[in-house]
Order: sequence, then C-alpha cells, then structure tokens
Amino acid sequence: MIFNPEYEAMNEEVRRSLQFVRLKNLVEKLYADVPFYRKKMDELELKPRDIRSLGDISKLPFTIKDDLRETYPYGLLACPLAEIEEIHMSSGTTGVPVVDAYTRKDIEIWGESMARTLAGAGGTRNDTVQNCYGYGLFTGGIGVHYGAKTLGANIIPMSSGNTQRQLMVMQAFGSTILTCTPSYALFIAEEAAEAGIDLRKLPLNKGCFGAEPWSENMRREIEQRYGMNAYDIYGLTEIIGPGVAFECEAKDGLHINEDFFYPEIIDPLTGRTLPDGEKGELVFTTLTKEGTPLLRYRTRDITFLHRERCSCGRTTVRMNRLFGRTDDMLIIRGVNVFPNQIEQILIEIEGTDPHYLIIVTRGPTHLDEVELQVEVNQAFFSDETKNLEGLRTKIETVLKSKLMISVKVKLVEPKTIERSMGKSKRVLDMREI
Ligand code: DLL
Repeated sequence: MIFNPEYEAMNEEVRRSLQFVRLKNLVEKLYADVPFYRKKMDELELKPRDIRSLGDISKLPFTIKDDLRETYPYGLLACPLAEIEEIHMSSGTTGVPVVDAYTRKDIEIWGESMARTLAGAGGTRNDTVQNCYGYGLFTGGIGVHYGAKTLGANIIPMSSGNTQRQLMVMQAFGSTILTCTPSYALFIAEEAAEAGIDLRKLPLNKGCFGAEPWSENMRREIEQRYGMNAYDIYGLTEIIGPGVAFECEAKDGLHINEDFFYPEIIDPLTGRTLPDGEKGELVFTTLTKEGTPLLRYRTRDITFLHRERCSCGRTTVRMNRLFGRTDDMLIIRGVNVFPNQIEQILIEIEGTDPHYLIIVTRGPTHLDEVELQVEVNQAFFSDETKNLEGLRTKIETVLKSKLMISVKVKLVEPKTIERSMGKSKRVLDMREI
C-alpha cells in the first residue's frame, strides 16, 4: 500500500516544481535567519535570488560533519528555541555530536515519512509493531513510534535489549512487524532457537531493519529464520532519523522521500555532482525542515540513485543499498577495503556465519596487520568430520585473491563474537598512527 499516493506517486515534473519552490523558500530562510549559512553564501558571493532552478542547487555550499561540531549545540537552529518540541542526538561513529531539533511540523513530517516506510513494507493500521530500536536520544525508537502512530497501527514500545522479554511479548501479543537493527534481529533469532521457539509459527511476517550496514545474505537469513519479509530502511539523525528512504515490496532499492529530502550524489574527492547510476557520496538537502534545516549535507554514505519505474507505483527516486561509508573505508597497506566487501566474501563460503570482527593492528615492522575473526556456523561446528584448517585457509586464499590483502583468519565458535542490541561493531582499528 502507498501511504500517501498524492506525493509518493506524484508526476515527476510536478514533484520537481514542488522541490524547487521548497528549495527556494529554504534558501531564503537560511540566508535571513541562520548566520552560519549567510556567511557561507556570502563567501561564495551567492544570494537567494541566484537560485533560479533546481539545478542551481549545485551552486550552494555543502554542509559537513565538522560544521555541526563547530555550531554545537544550537548554531544551526533556524527558528526560535520556543518552537522546538523535541531534540535528538547521536554521537555517531566519529564522535561528532549531531543534534536534530524538531518543531511540531518537523515531528509531523517525521511521522509521515515513517508511516510511508512502514506502509512500504506492507504495514497497515491492522498491524502490531514490536519496536526494538532504542528509545531515547537515538532516533530509531521514537521515529518508528511516530510512524506507527501516523499509520494507525498498534505500537509496542519495547526499545532494545531484554531479549527474553522480546520473545515473550512477540508470542503473547502476536506482533506482526518487527523493527530493530538487522544484527539484533539475528540475535533474537538465536535466542529463540535456543529456547526452542519456532519464530516461523508466530504472526510476525515483516520487518523494517536499518541503522547499520547489512547484506543480502543477512536478509535471507532473517527471512528464513522468521518466515518473514525483511526490508531495508535508511536514515540519519542530521536529516530526520529513520524515514529518509525505505524499500517497498519490490525490494529493488530504497525509495527516497524526496519531497522532504532532496538527494544528490557527488564525487567525494572533487565535490562534483554525479549522474544517476554513478556511485558516490550521498548528499541531502532538507526541503521542509524548520528546526535544524541543512543545505547539501554530506552523509559520507556511498550509493547511487536510479529512477526506473518501480512496480509498486511510487515515482520517487531510489537509492541502492549502501556500499559503505567514505569514513569506514579501511586502508590496509595502501589498499582500500570496506568491511562489507569482506562480508560479501564470507557469505559465499559455506560453513561461516555473518558474524565477524576485523581487527587491524600495526606490527613491529610498522606494517598493517589484519586479523579476521569469523564465526563458524552451528551446522559446520557440530559436524564431526569438519575440516577447520581447510576452511581457514580457504577464507584466507579467497580474501587474498579478491581484495589483494593478506588477512590472518581466526575461526571462532558459534556465538563468541559479541552481539549488539543496537548498532554492531565490525571493525576494531588498533593502529596508532
Ligand atoms: O541510524 C537512523 C536510523 C534508525 C535508520 C533506525 C534506520 C533505522 P544515526 O544513528 O545518525 O541514524 O546513523 C546514521 O547509520 O549515515 C548510515 O551510515 C548508517 N545507516 C542507517 N541506515 C542504514 C542502512 C540512524 N539501512 C548512519 N544500511 C547513516 C546501512 C545505515 N547503513
């Protein structure tokens, strides 16, 4: 079901006009009310009247994470503090405090964006959402909460953790939609298996997972263990939280709520805008935000955009599942490696689970050394004829040939790598540079 066909299935020409009007209003407001943006535009000798078409957006300055640090906490506020109704914050992976301050209208738009997201997964007012994203400063819990309310669904505000209770609630209340990080979904599934609960027999039939990188293999595993459809959802605190983009039942890219969040892809090195289909850094301009609007915010997330017609009827642009981040790229002895490339390789090797930890150190010779801890799966582990040494060398050989780096693989028993109730940590970079 499309939650808001008027906007989600809008004629693309009409949508572009709407985006332009919204962009123009935003630029005028920022120039008038936010000294930070007025200064940036003055430096570029740019006035709001210079924005005459949507394409002129590329004349506008970027906003980067450091700008958020420098203006912390209220420097980017575009309205009186009295109009702010809620504040969220994320320390992010890089430790830069990221503040999102919402007016009442911002909260309404958040609810609408998340209602579209849940509806994208097939959710309706008849669903019961078991929401295990963390409640609090993190945007995941409360974002889903507002979305479920706007959709008219029943919401169980579990927050993350206390897995035994999650299982108890799931069974007792007949939850139909599960919302949490994909790694936590797998963790719950492991606990269920241990407790002898067959998740496939429960009413749960769809899940909205995001907030961290995951793969097609993790999707398959979640779908199979729960007997559900698993959908990828994307967002970030700076822009609104979850609700920026979501998969529909076609599972072919994430529809961006582009009447609210205008996306661009740029070359992270030159800042040049790239055409659809080309991979680069995702940039967003918040077209309707009142509290802390951002112009051309560089997300550091890497993806590409595509606009082919989607079978669901939505006409919004789609972004591919993320490839990684410009800042989680590891440089190992000069070779660029993304953690999810390692994950993709592990997926194809039978006997392993998608639970791994990459530990990078600098050895006595000052060269980078990588240890990859990989969990063998239960089936392989219980097999009496298992050949652990064979599996280990196989992983090392494939990694060497595909990524051109030497990795020391350490196989570990099932369930030894620390599980996370929120975002999981895949890399431990212990290099002191
Ligand atoms: O993680 C918002 C969110 C909550 C999204 C719940 C989805 C579900 P932050 O804590 O600010 O906000 O982290 C944002 O997380 O820039 C991405 O790098 C990463 N991320 C978010 N969703 C996905 C996803 C929330 N589906 C940062 N796949 C983003 C991969 C994701 N990475």
